[in-house]
Amino acid sequence: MTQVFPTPAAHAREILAKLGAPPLPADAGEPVRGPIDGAILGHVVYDDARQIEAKVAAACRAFADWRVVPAPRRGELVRLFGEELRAAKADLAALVTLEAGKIASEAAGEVQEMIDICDFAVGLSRQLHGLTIASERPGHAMRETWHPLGPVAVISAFNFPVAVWAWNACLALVCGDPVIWKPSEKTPLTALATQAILERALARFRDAPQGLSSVVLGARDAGERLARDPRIPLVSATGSTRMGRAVAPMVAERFGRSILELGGNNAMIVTPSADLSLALRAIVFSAAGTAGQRCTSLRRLIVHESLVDKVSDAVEAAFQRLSVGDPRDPKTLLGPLIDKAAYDAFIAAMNQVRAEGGSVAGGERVLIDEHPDAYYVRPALARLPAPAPCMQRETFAPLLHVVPYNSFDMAIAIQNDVPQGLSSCVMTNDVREAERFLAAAGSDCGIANVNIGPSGAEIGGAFGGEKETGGGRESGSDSWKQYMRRQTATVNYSGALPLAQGVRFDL
Ligand code: UN1
Repeated sequence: MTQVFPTPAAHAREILAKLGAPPLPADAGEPVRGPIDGAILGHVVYDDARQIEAKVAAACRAFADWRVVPAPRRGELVRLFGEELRAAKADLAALVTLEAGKIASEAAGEVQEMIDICDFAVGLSRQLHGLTIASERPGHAMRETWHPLGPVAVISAFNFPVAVWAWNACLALVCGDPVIWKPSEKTPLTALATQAILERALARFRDAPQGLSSVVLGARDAGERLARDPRIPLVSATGSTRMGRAVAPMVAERFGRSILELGGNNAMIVTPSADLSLALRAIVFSAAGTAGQRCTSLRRLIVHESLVDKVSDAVEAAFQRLSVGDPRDPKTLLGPLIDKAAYDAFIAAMNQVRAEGGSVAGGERVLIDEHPDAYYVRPALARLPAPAPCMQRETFAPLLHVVPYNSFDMAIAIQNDVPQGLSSCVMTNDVREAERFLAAAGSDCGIANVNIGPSGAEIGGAFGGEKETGGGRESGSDSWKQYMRRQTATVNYSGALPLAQGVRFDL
């Protein structure tokens, strides 16, 4: 018997009310469609230029106060936010499922990723260390200090509608920076819910300045306004390479900083020594999980020629067995694509594979009768005799291309021969292959894994990639430094004034 769920719209409204988000306007403003049934989840009103201006101005005022709050105290706000997120985890995850179509476990994982970055940021709030540097001059001390930077704009994508904002916001807040969030037009409700959860933490914190965190709803022009605003020293943008190409010059023109996390075209190399059952599970999760809508999703499989048929057959069979359907059903592993545009891009990509001499198995649209306005698909496996132009592009859908290789050098060359450079991995039990993959002449990506898939990174590492992926790094490691300004200070505690580099200037 199929499970009966409340309509997504009713459920979304119920969750928003429970989390304390302001009520949605009855039917004015922009409709937000949910991917489960394609019906309208609710309406939101976009911010106009005046409202955006007010939010930026409030963030600037908040910065003046927040930057002088001691960093460990700023960490206390993020600690409280983590507590509120723990309490709201199930509800926020359910809303992620309704608005982005993620299966329950992945939606919970996304909220867990927010909680994890809270914990990381709280620890960091006592570790925003600078260096002490040896001065060449007697009686002089040099040091490097990290100061708050200013308001940070976060432009986020539909596929991680809340976690990626949290990576940025939690670091920004402990670093002393207010945050202005422009979520994807496709997922404004999860942003409003998250802001309501943060506001609960702000209320418990008591003395945080007004305007420390705000949400700007809008389309491209709202993002553009933030990107061009010289009062916003850092713009962190996640989305397509096309979006990044538009945003980056706007920020650069005014000498702002940007963190860009753009397209990926992630590969796995499967070598003759690989543990194939491990490889198969890693392939299926990373290619078909999240309906192929992660920037880290596996899109290219590069398999040793001796194994390529065997591995392809196994992946094809596993793809066919995957349960596609309502992401609220615990048996479902593959939820819907976000919208029709995503489906059209999936179809176009499969057609291109065929036009370039490849064959495609799977990729059928399913559940059309139940959900004529939603886009559920079976994952597709595209077999190609050799790398082809269709493999150069990122398609945000469960489409996996597979090609054979005959030498490990060739496999690495194929892996690197795309414009994107986000994530990569090798399945091997040969230590030499593993180390070559991770060495300077190996994978050219920001993320390189051994014996795990390319997706599902932990927050402790720096996340991001090279080339058209944009070069930004978010979340762990020393990513926090981008949210601060570095100051080098030299203090003379002697009675003399020696000049550096031995320069003499005797009056
Ligand atoms: C994204 O798809 O934009 O590594 C982020 C992962 C997740 C984050 C993905 N932790 O797949």
